[in-house]
Amino acid sequence: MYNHAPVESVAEAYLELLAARGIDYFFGNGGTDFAPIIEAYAKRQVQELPVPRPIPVPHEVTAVSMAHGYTMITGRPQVVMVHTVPGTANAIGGIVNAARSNIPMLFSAGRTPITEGEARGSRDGSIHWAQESFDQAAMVREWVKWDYELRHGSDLEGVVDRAFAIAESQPAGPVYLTMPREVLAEDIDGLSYRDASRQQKSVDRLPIPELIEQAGRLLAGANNPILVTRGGGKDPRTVAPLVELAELLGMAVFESGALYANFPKDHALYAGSDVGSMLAESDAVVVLEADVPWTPKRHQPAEGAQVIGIGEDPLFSAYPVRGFQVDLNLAGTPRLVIQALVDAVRAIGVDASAVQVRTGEWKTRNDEMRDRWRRQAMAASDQAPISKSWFTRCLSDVLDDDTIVLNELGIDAVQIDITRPGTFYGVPVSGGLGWGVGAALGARLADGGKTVICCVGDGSYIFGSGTAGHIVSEAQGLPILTIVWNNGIWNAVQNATRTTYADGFAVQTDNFAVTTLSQSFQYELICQAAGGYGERVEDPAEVPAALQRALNAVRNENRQALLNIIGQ
Ligand SMILES: Cc1ncc(C[n+]2csc(CCOP(=O)(O)OP(=O)(O)O)c2C)c(N)n1
Repeated sequence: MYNHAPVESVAEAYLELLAARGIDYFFGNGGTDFAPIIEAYAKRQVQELPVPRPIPVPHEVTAVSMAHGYTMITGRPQVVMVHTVPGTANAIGGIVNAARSNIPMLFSAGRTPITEGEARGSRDGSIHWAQESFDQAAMVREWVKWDYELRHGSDLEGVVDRAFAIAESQPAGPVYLTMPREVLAEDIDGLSYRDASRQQKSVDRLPIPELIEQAGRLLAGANNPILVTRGGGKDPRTVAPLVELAELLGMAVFESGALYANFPKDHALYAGSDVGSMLAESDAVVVLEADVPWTPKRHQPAEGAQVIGIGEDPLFSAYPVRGFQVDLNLAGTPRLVIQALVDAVRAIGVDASAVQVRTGEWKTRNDEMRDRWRRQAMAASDQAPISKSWFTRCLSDVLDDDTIVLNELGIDAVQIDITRPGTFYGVPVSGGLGWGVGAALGARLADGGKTVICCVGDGSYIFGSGTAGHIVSEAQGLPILTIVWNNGIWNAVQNATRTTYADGFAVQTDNFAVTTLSQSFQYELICQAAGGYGERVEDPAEVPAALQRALNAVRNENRQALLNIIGQ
């Protein structure tokens, strides 16, 4: 079936097509290249025709991170459009994060007008010469799955459908489309397009049954199977079969830096993050969506142990170097692969009494570990500057099932009791700081029924252009709680120096060049400037009440809030 839209420019046709393909949002940060898009939006809004809702975002990293956050929650890709070369350059940090997080996105940019003649949209500004590059996509090509420049309006449908199909096919990721101003401004006499894309994406995949059977036998016969994951909970639907598989085998689940709510922490088989301590004792190790399951410099699996890799790409083919062993490669959709393993192990059968003994031992370990964590936090409850453990424990105590926490160096992740799938998101593995604030806004946009708490280091808050975030929050009615962990330094960078040069000059003289911010800075006033609630918290005893005040602003007054926590 074909639709016919009486559009008069390629830009109008583009918006028609995006809306028809179910795109909700167009995160824009434009320049002179946007004129045809802006005109098309104005016309279609007068005509009351469908468009993806335009969200103006005044910094590119925030724009890309918002799209990232939205897709992280919904699974559905959105459109980001930035300004030619400078906009693309500013956005790349966020694109690297989206690429390494396998977040599909139609990342796009205008092109400096290509012609010097009379065509509508051709060069008429002094920047139109210097801003052109020989190959605009070159700077982002390594981080996108596909790039293309729209050369003519007649190709629009095929190009747009192809862009989304490639972006969403697993392993998913961003694609890059550039659109010269003359092409967007081109006059056309209507658009005929199919009512659905004819380019099917490749998403749900399973390894061949023989491989599942082989892995099932290995696990069912193992004396001490363990699993380690970073991103197993990316699709919250993976968690239930994962719990089932763990229970069936008495298999402990470790996390090596959680990116998502992978496994309930209060479950007997949740084993924390110290997989290194158990690695040498395990005969079957499952690595589920974990690019760095352990630190090879310090730990290796036992000689003879078998490693089963499960994930969209257990070899992490986009990484230049990665020497972790993968003896059985179960490439596929984690949710389906795990479920298939559950079925295989059930059919094969396990030694029920051995499973019971293992489970009991892991439960004792889980109880002790969680008790130790709680005691550590309580012991620090009166420390000023405020201890991260104590603060996180207080935060954990106010969470409910309808609250989502994002962490970008803002909390002590150990102390937060994550039990429900889809309630926690950690900084992308690529570590391009500046993701948190935008991603939290995107998450709030995706699910207005949730309270979204964004925990960021003071450094990360600045990398993410906090100001841009507060403006978008106010303008779009997206109240989130931002917690700025204000230690006044780049602690991670200082720590790296301590580890690398334990007895060096920097440590001995306590002099860490180019790693300081300002602990006296009043971050709360930036939020207040956008009509939000802002508070500086220095007294550890005030933390629970301050959290309640801030959450009250977000939940009951519909205002954004920021807590400036003066921390260690
Ligand atoms: C865009 C970007 N620039 C620089 C870095 C290197 N880097 C890693 S951690 C860090 C410090 C971040 O500071 P903050 O968010 O305050 O957290 P803290 O280190 O104090 O825990 C820096 C600069 C990075 N990861 N990303």
